[in-house]
Amino acid sequence: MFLQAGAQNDTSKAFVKISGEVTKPLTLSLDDLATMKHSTVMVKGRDGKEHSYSGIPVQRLLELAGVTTGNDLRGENLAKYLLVKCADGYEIVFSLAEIDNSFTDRIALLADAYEDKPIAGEKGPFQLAVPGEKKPARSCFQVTELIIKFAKG
Ligand SMILES: Nc1nc2c(c(=O)[nH]1)N[C@H]1C(S)=C(S)[C@@H](COP(=O)(O)O)O[C@H]1N2
Ligand SMILES: [Mo]
Repeated sequence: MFLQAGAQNDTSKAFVKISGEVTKPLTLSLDDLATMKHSTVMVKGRDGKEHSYSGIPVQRLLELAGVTTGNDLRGENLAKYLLVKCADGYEIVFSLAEIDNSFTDRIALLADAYEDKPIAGEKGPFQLAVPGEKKPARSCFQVTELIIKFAKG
C-alpha cells in the first residue's frame, strides 16, 4: 500500500515530539500516553454535534517537558506559544495561557481515543481535542510535534 509521506500508519512507531523552548525535550509513544492519567472532553465537530475525546491535558505534557505552567506562567513567559504540527503539514498555534488551567477551564488534550476507541487511520493515532470552540479547526489530527516558541515583538 502506498503511504503518504509522514503519515503514521504503524501506530507502534508513531510518536509526538515536544521540543523548542523546553528544558526536557520528549518523544512520546502511544504506550507512553497509556501510562498517564487521562481526561475526557467534548468537542463540537463539523456536524455541529459534541463528540468525546480522551487523552492527556497538553498542559501536563508541557510540564513534563519543563515548560512554564500554572503559577510560573507569568511575565515574559506569557509571550510563549505552542505550535502544533501535523503529518499533512497542517499547523495551528495556541498561546500558553490558552491551554493552562490557571487561565482557563477549557482543557485541551492530546487525545489517543475518540468516542472510546483508538483514533485509527488518517486521523490518528494522536489528535488534539480543543473544547469550547465554535469549530474544530484547531482540533487537528495526525499530530506529530508540539513546539514551544517565543513570540518576538
Ligand atoms: N491535520 C489536520 N487537522 C485538521 C485539519 C487539517 O486539514 N489537517 N482541518 C481542520 C478543520 S478546518 C476542521 S473543520 C476539522 C475537520 O474535521 P473532520 O474531518 O473530522 O470533520 O479538522 C481540523 N483538523
Ligand atoms: Mo474547518
